Amino acid sequence: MKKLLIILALSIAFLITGTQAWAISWTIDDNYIGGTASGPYVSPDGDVIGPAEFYGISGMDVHLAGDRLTIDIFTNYNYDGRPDYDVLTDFGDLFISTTGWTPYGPVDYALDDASNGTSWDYAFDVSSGKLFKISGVSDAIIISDTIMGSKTDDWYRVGQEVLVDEDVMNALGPDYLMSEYGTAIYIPGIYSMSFDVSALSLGLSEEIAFHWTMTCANDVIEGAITPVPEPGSMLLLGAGLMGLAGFIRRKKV
Ligand SMILES: [Ca+2]
Ligand SMILES: [Ca+2]
Repeated sequence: MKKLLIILALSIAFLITGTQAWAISWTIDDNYIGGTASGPYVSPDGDVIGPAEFYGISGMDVHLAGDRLTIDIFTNYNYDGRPDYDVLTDFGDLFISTTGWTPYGPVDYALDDASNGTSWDYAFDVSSGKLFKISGVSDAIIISDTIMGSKTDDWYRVGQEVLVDEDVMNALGPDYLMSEYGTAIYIPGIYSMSFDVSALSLGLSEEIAFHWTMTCANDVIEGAITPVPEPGSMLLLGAGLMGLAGFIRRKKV
């Protein structure tokens, strides 16, 4: 019986610690609006400025495999994909919070912008593939107005964080600089960003929040994942293992 308990304890310990090495995926739907448009052409639900087939974001998948984090944004927005494009906007950087997702205002978060809600700790710079710690760095975040405000013929979503200024900070950690940089590529229907998160202090039980949009912020997605299974599912797993142990014991008798 003692031996069985040890095996059981080891199994549970493996299941808990082993989660880090497993590939896990989450899906976040786009239920976030985030601020107002600078002009017309807003979709009836307020979520997209301009044609949804060009700017709409439907959701994102988050994959964690060891230390590799991959974020797939489901969108047809493609900087290089439109021959009529006058190159006024571009893919934005990815903002990450390890201290929870706290968007401002009621659900759909139409009142949330860069000045309120979640504070972002890190950013993945899609043009360089580098990861930055942005919390505590003044002027690290560039908002949509700074990029789009001078372009009087274009409508954009105001007050949204869209890029980071890599000139005001160093990429995260000397070790990280030695390793490969991350990647950001567009494949039809998906903007995929992938990078090593070993330099990030990701707490395994903490909520990790994400924010992404294009530099005009015509559609913005925000949301969060929880890396470890909920306590409820861990309890169920434990109960299942206990049941299994009891079954094995009964069979032995
Ligand atoms: Ca915000
Ligand atoms: Ca949105």
